Parts: sequence; C-alpha cells; structure tokens
Amino acid sequence: MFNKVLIANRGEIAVRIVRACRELGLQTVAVYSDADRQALHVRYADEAYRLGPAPSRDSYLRADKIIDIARKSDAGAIHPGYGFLAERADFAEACRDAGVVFVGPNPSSIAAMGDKAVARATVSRAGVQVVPGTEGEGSLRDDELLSMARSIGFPLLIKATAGGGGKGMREVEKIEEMPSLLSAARREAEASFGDGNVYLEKLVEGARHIEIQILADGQGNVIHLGERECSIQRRHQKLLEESPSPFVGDDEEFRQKIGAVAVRAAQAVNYVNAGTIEFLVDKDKNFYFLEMNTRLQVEHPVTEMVTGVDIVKEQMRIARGRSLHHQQEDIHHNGWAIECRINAEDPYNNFIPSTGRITHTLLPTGPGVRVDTGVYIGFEISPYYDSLISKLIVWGETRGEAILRMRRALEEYKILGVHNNIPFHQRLMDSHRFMGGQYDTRFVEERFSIEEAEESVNSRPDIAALLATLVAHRQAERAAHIILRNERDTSNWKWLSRWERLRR
Ligand code: MV4
Repeated sequence: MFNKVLIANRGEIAVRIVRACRELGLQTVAVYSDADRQALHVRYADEAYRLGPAPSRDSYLRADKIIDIARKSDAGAIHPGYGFLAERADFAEACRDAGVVFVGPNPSSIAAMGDKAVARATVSRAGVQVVPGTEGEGSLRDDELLSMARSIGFPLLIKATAGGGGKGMREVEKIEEMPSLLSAARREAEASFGDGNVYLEKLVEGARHIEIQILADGQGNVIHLGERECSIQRRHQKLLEESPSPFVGDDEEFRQKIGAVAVRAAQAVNYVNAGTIEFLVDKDKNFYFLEMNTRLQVEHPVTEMVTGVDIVKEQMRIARGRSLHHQQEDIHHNGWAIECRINAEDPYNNFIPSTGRITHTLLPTGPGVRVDTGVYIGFEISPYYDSLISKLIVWGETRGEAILRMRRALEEYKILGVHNNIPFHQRLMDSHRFMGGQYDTRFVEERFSIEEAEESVNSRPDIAALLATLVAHRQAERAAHIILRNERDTSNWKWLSRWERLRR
C-alpha cells in the first residue's frame, strides 16, 4: 500500500493531482523540466526532482528517469496524468516491473485499446456497436482494402490503427481516390506513430462526439458517470466540453443505454481505473464506439461538477486496491457544467500558438466557478508543451444559467502578456446555434467565424453607440461599461426565461 505518489506530468493536471493527494493525506513528488523549475506543480508538491532540459523527450517522456526518481524518493505509485506517458503500455509495464503502482489500467488494457483495429474487434465481440468497416485485427494490404471499400460503401474514412485524434485519417468520396489517399494516410501514420497500418470505416455524417466517463475497480465493479459533449473542437483539438450533452438532455433512458454499452466496452478489456469511451452519435441517436481513452481526461471536471464525484481521488482509491465508493444507483446528475479551454493562441490569426510571459492575470471566482490552472503572474508560456493556460469550468442549475455564468466569468477573466482565446469563447457564448445546443463536430470549422461573430456584435446599434462614446470621451469609459453591463443583464434575463420556458 503506497502513501507517496509521483506525478509524472506538469501544468494544471499535475496541480489537480497534487490537490487530490493532499485531501487523501498522500505525500507528493513532482518532477520538472528546466522550463518548469518555478511552476506551480513544483511548488505545491512535497518534493520535486529535475528531469532534464525543456523538450518533452528529454524530460516528461524520460520513463527511465521517472521510475528511478520514484524508487529513490520512495514513492509507491506514479500518476501519469494525460499526454506524455499516460497511454504507453510499456511505461505501465515498467512501473509494474519496478514494483511501483501505475495509477491507471493494466498494460494489456492500454495495448488493446491503443490499437484502434484491435479495440474495434474486441468491443465488437462483446456486443458493442462499431461503425461498419473492416473487421479483424491484422494488417490489410491495399488490394484487400480496395475490395472491402466497395462493400462498405462511400463516403468512408481511412484511419490509422495506431492513431487517435484524427492523425492519419482521410475521407474518401469515391473508389478512384482510394489508392492515393491510402498511401497518404499510411505515410502520415508512419511519420506520426512509426506504424503505417490502416483500417476503414463508413463515414458517419453530421455526428456528435459524445463520450462516457467510466470508473472501474480491481474487484470487477464498473460504473459510468454519464456523458460529456465534446463536439466543439477545431482540428481535433477540443475547445469546450459540457455535461450533460444538450443532445441527450433529460433523456435518462438514452443516458443509461449508452452508459451501459460503455461499461460493456470497458469490461471487454478487463478495464481498471478511470477511462473514457468515445462514441459518434447520429441525429437519430444511433451510437457507435469510436475509441477508448485509457487515462484521465482534460475535461474530467465537467463530470465532477454534475455528479459530485472526485474522479482523481477515485483513481487513487482504485489504485490502492479499494473498491468503488459509489454504485451505479448512487450516481445522479445535478445541473449543468461547461468547460472552456483557455489556450495561449490567437483566435484572430488562425489560432496560432502564442508564447511569452504572463505579465498579469485576474481569475474569475464566485458562485459556481472553478479554474484549474498551472500558471501564475510571471510564468513563461514556452513553445515546448501544449498551449493550455487553464480550464474555466462553471456549474449552473440549468444550461441557461451555466451559459450566463460562463459569460460572466469570461468577462472577469483577464490575461495579459500572451494572446489567448477568451474572445473566441465569448463569441461562442453569443452564438445562437451554441445557445440552442444545435451543433455537431463541424460547427467551429464550418459554421462559426470569430470575425463574423464579432461583426454581428459590433453591428448592434446600442453597442456601436457605446463604442462611439468610448472613443470620444475616454473618461466616460467606466460609466459606459456599466451601461453595457446593465443592457446585457436585461437581455440575459429575457434570454434565460425564454430558455427555461423552452425546456419545460
Ligand atoms: C469518425 C467520424 C465519422 N465517421 N469516424 C476524428 C478523430 C477520431 N477520434 C475519430 N474521428 C472521427 N471519426 C467515422 N466512421 C468523424 C470523426 C471526427 C470527429 C470525431 C470526434 C470529434 C471531432 C471530430 C471531428 C472531425 C471528425
């Protein structure tokens, strides 16, 4: 039984894990690269050890060093967070060989779900619906794929078996395109994963991306914590997640149905610890298994906010051999949670990553607001890691209240020193399609433009008048803001009551 945990990660998720350990009375060990010497996760942990230079392969990906530090610091467990080593079966195995508990599933579960064709075949055998496509687990040659494509039908998708996150994926409209797109997909998969193997799936159009949070203990108990809606994304980077899904809403029967299928998918690989099953859901509520993420996810807080379950503490309990704290009947969904990923990127310039020092920041607080972050004033956003500055999560009794609260929190939030995507989220909160919950995975890329959204805000005559006042009389700035805010409040109230009448 361990009492000390090494956190093999950085940023907000490392801070999140330290917090869970604190509350459980577990000692913590941080590791850091040269870029993160001053980082919050280092300051919050009981001990911290240097890994190496900033690049990930010299620091957070150094499995050997991390296991060595765990041994020397007498940490009995390693929590990998997400990214880096979290879904590497060989790392989970190396931990086990070193006598250190890996806070996550068994290496065999990671491996089975890591190969997307094996995952498909495995859950399919367990009776879980997958998108029609190639069957089996082996490698298929181009000529075999070509003849299978004909019976699957078009449009279809070529996917990398080692993939996930859309890399090595190609959409095929007609058979003539197959040969060139096959070699392009194989090339990209080879370059990204060192494995050019691919499989085929029928393309499901206009689908939503809904995922189910799973918890499983070593005693064979598996439960689900309901769904997260993750369709607001750009180039396979999620930007906003919510729970419940507006598409599922109060259809409790559907929630329990898809939840039970997710549980079956986890059981198919003898899953232990926290995990997520991704589904594509079409407009008729048909759902298909896509893949399983065998780790804690970035967006886990929205599930925590509506279920009241602390997922990271549950992970620790499971890793300590205890059985689940909750049974399926104990899980209830209360209210609505939305998470905005606040990234250091420029939403006005193709979302290019922005680097530099955070010279000033003001965090939103107050009722129903949670901010998970790893940065502070003076922190340098470097090009070495992902661009996540923080996660802004709000809770409301209804979706309407959650949206208004998110608008309020985004207004309060100030970050100076790097470009950030707060304006993107503000415009999204104003978008009628978002408000109505009418969006799918193509929404951000095909139907939403921050410039146009800005335009529509700017063309509102009341706001234009206020802006004119601002330019002419700088002193009037504060008063003008107060007027602006009151204007908004009125429309917010109107909007909220309309929303709530609509939902009844
Ligand atoms: C699909 C699909 C439509 N049909 N598979 C994208 C990444 C990987 N997780 C799977 N992905 C998709 N697979 C079939 N058969 C559409 C997507 C997809 C997508 C999925 C989830 C979230 C965002 C997405 C954006 C574009 C495409």
